[in-house]
Amino acid sequence: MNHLLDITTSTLASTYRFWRGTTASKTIAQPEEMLILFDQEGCPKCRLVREVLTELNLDVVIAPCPVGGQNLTKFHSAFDNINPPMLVDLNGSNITKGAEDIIHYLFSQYKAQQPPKACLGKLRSALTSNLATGIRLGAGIKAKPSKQPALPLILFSFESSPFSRPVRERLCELELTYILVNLGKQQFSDMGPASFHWSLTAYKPLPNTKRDEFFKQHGNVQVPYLIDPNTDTEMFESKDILQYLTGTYGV
Ligand SMILES: N[C@@H](CCC(=O)N[C@@H](CS)C(=O)NCC(=O)O)C(=O)O
Repeated sequence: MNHLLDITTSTLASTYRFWRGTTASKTIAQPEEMLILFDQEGCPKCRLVREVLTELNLDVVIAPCPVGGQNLTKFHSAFDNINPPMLVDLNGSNITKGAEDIIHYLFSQYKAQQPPKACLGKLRSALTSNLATGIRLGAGIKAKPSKQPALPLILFSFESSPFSRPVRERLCELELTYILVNLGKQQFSDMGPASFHWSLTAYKPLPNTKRDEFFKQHGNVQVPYLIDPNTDTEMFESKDILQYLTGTYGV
């Protein structure tokens, strides 16, 4: 797909979801063992879980299970043909299945509260998340033939980021396991594209946050940012990352 069209429909997908998965909590500490999400990027229910992960500022290992791929076949035989999303929390050896239960679990475990109504998979969420999937024309749902690397990749992203979504879709289609580092926005001046933050003075993220750490390393905050430890590659720019993933892991 033409990249401009790709980003336009990705922006519409975020708009259909009212830009859920943009802001992030300032306070939550990462659990000792990273959470693992069995996920399908284009699946409307998985999206609702990833939005909450951004909003709670939790990082997660994404195990992509696209339709027609080996991961989904293994997942189906291990878990009685259920479909993603499924969350594994090794901190309490807890397995939670289904978007609504996962969202309840995440809020009670990591924020000690009930999820706000807007987070739950009721009719409006189901409708708008299905619309978001529809406008992406099935991207991030079906597996493509791929070569598998030894180590998980690392992606800095936040759920509603229009530039990051196509990258997550490609990672899913190629069945590439990755660590998703959520860099949701934590203050007004985090808003805007990477080239322009809404700040009257020089942009600065909140101190002692993941954004702050990223800023100190790179001099700005911009997502998507991909690290591939298998090839010692680190890169910005969604278009370049998409080409890299297909060129390196597609067959
Ligand atoms: N040309 C870049 C644009 C990336 C970009 O503007 N990303 C936005 C998020 S969609 C961003 O990093 N905003 C700054 C921020 O979140 O602080 C690309 O294609 O990757």
